[in-house]
Amino acid sequence: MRIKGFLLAIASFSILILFLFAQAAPAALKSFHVMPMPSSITPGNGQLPIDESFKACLTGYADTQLPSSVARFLQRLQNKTGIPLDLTPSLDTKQAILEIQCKGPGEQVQSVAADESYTLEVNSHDAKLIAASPIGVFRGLETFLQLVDLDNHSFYVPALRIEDHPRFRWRGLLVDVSRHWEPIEVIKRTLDAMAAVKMNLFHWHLSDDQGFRVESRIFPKLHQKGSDGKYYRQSEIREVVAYARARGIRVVPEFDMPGHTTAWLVAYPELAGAPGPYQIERSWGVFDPCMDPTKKSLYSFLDLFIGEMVALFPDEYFHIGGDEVNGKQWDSSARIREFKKREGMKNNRDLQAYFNRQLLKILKKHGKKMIGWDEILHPELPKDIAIQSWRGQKSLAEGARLGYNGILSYSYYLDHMKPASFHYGIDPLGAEAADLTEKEKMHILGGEVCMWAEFVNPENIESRIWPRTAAIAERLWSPASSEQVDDLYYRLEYISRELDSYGSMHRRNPFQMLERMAGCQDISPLKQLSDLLKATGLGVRQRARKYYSYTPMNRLADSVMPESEIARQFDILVDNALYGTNGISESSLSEIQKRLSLWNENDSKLKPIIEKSYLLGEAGSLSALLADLCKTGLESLEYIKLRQKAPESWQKEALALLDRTDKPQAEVLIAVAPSIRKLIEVAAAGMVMHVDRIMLEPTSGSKR
Ligand code: TNX
Repeated sequence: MRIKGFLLAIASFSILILFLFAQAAPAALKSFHVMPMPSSITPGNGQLPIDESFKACLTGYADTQLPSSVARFLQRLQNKTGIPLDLTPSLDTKQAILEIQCKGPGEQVQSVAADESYTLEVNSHDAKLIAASPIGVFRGLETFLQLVDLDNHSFYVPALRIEDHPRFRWRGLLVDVSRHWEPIEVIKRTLDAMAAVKMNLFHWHLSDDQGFRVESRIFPKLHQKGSDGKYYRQSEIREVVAYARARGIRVVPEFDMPGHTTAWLVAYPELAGAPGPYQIERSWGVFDPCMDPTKKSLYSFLDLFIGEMVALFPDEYFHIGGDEVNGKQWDSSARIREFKKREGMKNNRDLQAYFNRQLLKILKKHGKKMIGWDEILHPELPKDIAIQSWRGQKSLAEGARLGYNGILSYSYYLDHMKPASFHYGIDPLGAEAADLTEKEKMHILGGEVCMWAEFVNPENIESRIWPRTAAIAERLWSPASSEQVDDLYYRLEYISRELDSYGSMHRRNPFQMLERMAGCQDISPLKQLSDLLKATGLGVRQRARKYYSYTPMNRLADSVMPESEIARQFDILVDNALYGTNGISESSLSEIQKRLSLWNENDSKLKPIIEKSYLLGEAGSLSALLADLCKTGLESLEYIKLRQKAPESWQKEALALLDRTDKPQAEVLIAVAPSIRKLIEVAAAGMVMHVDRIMLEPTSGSKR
């Protein structure tokens, strides 16, 4: 009883907070739809029309690349507007509407210090983009394209002046191509989309227990035995590196060592801490196979291998992984135990540090800097290695205090299926870094979004990456102050459509998956259901059933988006209805009623479709549950309208229903459930929107 009372108090308190917050929240701000937001925008007067006369010209420095980059920009502008354009940059400044002035060549190999700044000035007659290097030009052209808008008679760009440069120098995306393979087309589309949101680093996670994905001519068994035939030829790697370079994106390869190496050991078991034989891993987790750091032959092997790879990857950094070494093979080998004793090593961390020191010598010999996951941080390693932090902002800050360069990945894991607003709220220079000196802060280079691939394949990877990654791209590029969540989502929807028009499949593929699930039937009811759901993260899926790398990914759980925009908008509507400044809003209540009725009726439309598709079997109970929830939501509305407290028996049933919707069904969640919960709670409390009444008549079981 006491606990119940406590919960009731918490519930009513959270309602009170919501009420106060809703009162204080500013109206949605409709800013310029650019993402990431530039460091400074000064609006001007009027707008520059975009029509057939639009031409761009290059002045100042131009290498062989720049004209083709500008031609690509013009092609995209043509795609976006449908207006036939002259696709070759003009040589005549007088004729050009957009003058692009590049001051110099920039670096031969793009580095972490690259100058990405640009200024863009647009008035009602023409526009001028000025940048120090081609990379600044790329960034500015993306901004220009995003600014192109349409009204009732033309396309245009608003007059303005932008001065822009990134807040962090390292703005990356990791794509794991080992757990599930991704063909080159997906990689290229991903690079296009990254460039659109000004990301500058592609982290290619090329080897893991489930696959070794690069052709090695020196050790061909690596790709022959370790990849199931799914690997990149060296020519393809070069193609991707050049493609990225043309978009101002560095490519850092990761070869995860000494753990996560089963796929190597299938081919070369002699590198391992135990004799083998080994087989490519087909499931997910942390596995025992591990390189044996005590073997001299391992380092000769790695020297040759790294020598071969550095010829493919010109970037100054080389990622050696280093995460999740469980040490089981090291503990069970008498020889390894003996080695540790002889060398005075206290534990496996020391042994891993020894391995990393040998590796560092090899990397240095090949002119590379080392980067690895948190676990490589060890007092015995010099300060010129960089740490990628997946353990948290605290460990990132600690590294910086010790003088190590670092980047944040913690909380940027897309496979956890968190909303964009969550990721957006995570800052590499957040509270944990507050005590760092300015000099120490300089060690925090930026962050990297991680797309681990246990639950993604070529068909659904883009819908997991975009548009959420654009929010993190903004966090890493824009001034720390851009924090309006409504504005973020407004621009996220816009950029999502932009990316679609640039070729990304993140909106089209999930739709296609639904079509396949429905067979030849109408998919609108299924789309309606899917839009009200949200995907669940790695943990939920792994607990739900045993997955393997060959398990088909053709179910609702694989196609549903990580976030539902319809649910987000519905939640705003519910908050307005219940907690608006003037008490309950009748018009919002009737809008809620309309939506709930529509969703409730969807179930009967979907049933006959589900009956004809085995792939949709599990959608049946989900749809029925959603219908029940909507029905209960509609009943809540009646109580609320009558300012009546719902009877105890109704409350009990409603709460039991809510408990069911808190848990994933068919490995997805009902995205609108938390908003319907609010309605039910208000009906259960019998509240007329008076703060003191809320305190007097609390609801039960609220979990916000
Ligand atoms: C941890 S973070 C991993 C990956 C997994 C990922 C799943 C890190 C360096 N390793 O191997 O894919 O979690 O979220």
